[in-house]
Amino acid sequence: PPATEIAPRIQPAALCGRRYPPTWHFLQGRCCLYLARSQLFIDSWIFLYFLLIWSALPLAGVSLALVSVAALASTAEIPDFLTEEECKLIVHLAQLKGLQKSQILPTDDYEEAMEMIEISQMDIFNLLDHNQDGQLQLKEVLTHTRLGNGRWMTPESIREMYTAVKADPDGNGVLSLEEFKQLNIRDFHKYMGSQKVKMSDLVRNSQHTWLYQGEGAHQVMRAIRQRVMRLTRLPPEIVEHSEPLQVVRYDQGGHYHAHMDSGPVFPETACSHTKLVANESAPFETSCRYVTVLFYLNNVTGGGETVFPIADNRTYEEMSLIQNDIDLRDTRKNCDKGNLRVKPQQGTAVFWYNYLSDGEGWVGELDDFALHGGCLVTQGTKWIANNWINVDPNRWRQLRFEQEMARYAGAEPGPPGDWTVDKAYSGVHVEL
Ligand SMILES: [Ca+2]
Ligand SMILES: [Ca+2]
Repeated sequence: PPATEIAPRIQPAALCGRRYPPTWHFLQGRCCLYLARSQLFIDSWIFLYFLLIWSALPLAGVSLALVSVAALASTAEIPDFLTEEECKLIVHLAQLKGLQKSQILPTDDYEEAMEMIEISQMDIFNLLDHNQDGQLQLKEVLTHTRLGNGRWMTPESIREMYTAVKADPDGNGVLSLEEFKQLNIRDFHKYMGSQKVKMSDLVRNSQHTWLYQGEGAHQVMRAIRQRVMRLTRLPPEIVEHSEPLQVVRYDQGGHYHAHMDSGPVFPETACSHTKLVANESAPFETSCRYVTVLFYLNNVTGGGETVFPIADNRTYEEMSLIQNDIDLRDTRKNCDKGNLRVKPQQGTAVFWYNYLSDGEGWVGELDDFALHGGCLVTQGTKWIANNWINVDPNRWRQLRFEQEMARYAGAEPGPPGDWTVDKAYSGVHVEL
């Protein structure tokens, strides 16, 4: 399709609030980074589309591209990136391979596992008390989704829990330090373990599979990888050694609450794709997905938009995601309140960066504005596919990984590239 041939460079998440003049951007620490790189900025207040010319790509050092982006959108849609036949073929290949549940219901082992964790009650309190006011507000508890053991927590479900374990005797909706001290954490774990959970109660309600795209793969799979290479303008070896294509099916009632495709990177964080060659033991691991390219494989009868709840916000504040009992991350309830919603259209690709630039031509910090989710499918089925481009924020680890991959591909007979699929990606991304 012609749209894919121009290798558009999309503004990094295009998030600096195009509605504000450049001077405003400059005042915001986060945005001036982008401005410094732009050679020309034409902000259209009237037209639905605007044009942007960018000087350089953070990673590849490739020069400008011209692209049209919806004026009030935070990310770029590329219509007809895939043909109808390609979409159908991907769905067909995924069905042949078979799909698995993206998230399974919590097991009974939860209670046991939680009791193994040795963390003092005071530490838990301090961890949760984001604003350090000595009280746990509802949203402070909600933000820690892991407390829910895979179950999506809502203001209602937290209140139910408080009632069940008598956590909030004065009934004011916040837990004081005194109330928290009285609380038996085991009661909380027991309560969580006893809850009957449905798929729709989970963070994610979908099925998925992975399709190999490396050398020797189906020609359409290869063609798509090449197209993504031209779209992102990233070095071929980076794209080639990235994750296989993930194909996701959401049935009616399916959703994926808002999340980040990759995690924050600290010095002690390892990337899933480079950890084997880096041969370091690291306490944290994340997928290091620098770029997400999402494809819509069908037209959805009802719902199923991709929502970016805070795409156009001026500043990011984790706690502002939840206000007055409205959790903007909740894609079953609050998609209509998100800043940007992209409607599924067969063949369209949506493209965004999950990390900022480090200012030196490499991957920098996580871009919180890339938060996104899959809205409730109200009617029909939704098929999408994800291409993630994995880059280690540690340049040297990425380089070593590429060297190892090249060495391996040269040395091993048989279908090249299998290592990437079978060893590096066996199941590790299910949680991410
Ligand atoms: Ca607090
Ligand atoms: Ca209270």
